[in-house]
Amino acid sequence: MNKFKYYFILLITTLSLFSCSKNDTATVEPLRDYAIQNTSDMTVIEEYLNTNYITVTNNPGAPDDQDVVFTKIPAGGSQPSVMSYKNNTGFPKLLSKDVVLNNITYNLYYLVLREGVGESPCNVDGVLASYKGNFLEQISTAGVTTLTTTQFEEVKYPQQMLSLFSTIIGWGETFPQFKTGDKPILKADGTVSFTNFGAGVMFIPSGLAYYASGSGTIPAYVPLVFSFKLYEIQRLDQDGDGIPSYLEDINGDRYVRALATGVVNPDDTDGDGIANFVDVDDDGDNYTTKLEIKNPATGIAYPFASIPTCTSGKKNYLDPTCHP
Ligand SMILES: [Ca+2]
Ligand SMILES: [Ca+2]
Ligand SMILES: [Ca+2]
Ligand SMILES: [Ca+2]
Repeated sequence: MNKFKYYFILLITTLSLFSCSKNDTATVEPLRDYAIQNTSDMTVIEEYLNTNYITVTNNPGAPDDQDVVFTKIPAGGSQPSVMSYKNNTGFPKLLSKDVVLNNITYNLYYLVLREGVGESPCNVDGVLASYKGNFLEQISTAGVTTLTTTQFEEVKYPQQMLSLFSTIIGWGETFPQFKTGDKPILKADGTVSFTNFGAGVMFIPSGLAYYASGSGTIPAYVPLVFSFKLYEIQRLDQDGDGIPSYLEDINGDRYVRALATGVVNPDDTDGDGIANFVDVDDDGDNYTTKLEIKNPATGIAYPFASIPTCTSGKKNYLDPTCHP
């Protein structure tokens, strides 16, 4: 106990030493207004979409399949801008998605090079994806403003699943719009060949990325551009109730995590403000979902399709009027 006290006092002393020294004159920039920053980010993103064209590699089965390179359209050049693919009937196709967060509606652009032929993740599943990330900046030199792109990361051969519940919001909002490809093939040299996977590019305003904090070499308040290939997905069960999160998607739109506050989440059965994928008692009848999907005779959970239904036709765990 005394030892603990000693450490505590030491900690306080150390902290106060730090807070009293040198940095008294340093100023901390207040958090920027989300709406103003978003307007500025969208100007940068739309300029990027209007002034660049893409070159896509078609090389089925090879690691560079669907690699995409952005190049500035030269003066007088006739290359189609990325923006010219907006709502295209074929591919590439530039689409956008409204994302409500921080009391504003973000416009998240994403370019579909190929949709994929397999399964789509929901917005909290795991993804195995190769990707390349760039940040966009307007740099002013001698009165001339230039849009610059800086690559900060590239993962060509991903080794681990990344949970969309933990990545930046822009990722979780974009990946459910894409699908994986054919079943991966393990080749004789030990590498894996992926074909017909979904591939695209997302253009993320800073409010759906790192915003004021930045990350590593990424400065604060910069929009990010990620090109990516969706190789595989992993179904996760965030609340550990035995129902994978993608099956806790009541309206089937592949988005179970609602970002905006004060908005009714269609995937919250008992309406307690806790979405089913993180609610251990989905129907709020005080019987946990884990218990409601268990076969009382064996103590083992029923397979999802065999979970008993009530007279209402709803499954036990989604009907507050019945339980085991
Ligand atoms: Ca679950
Ligand atoms: Ca709930
Ligand atoms: Ca229940
Ligand atoms: Ca119930």
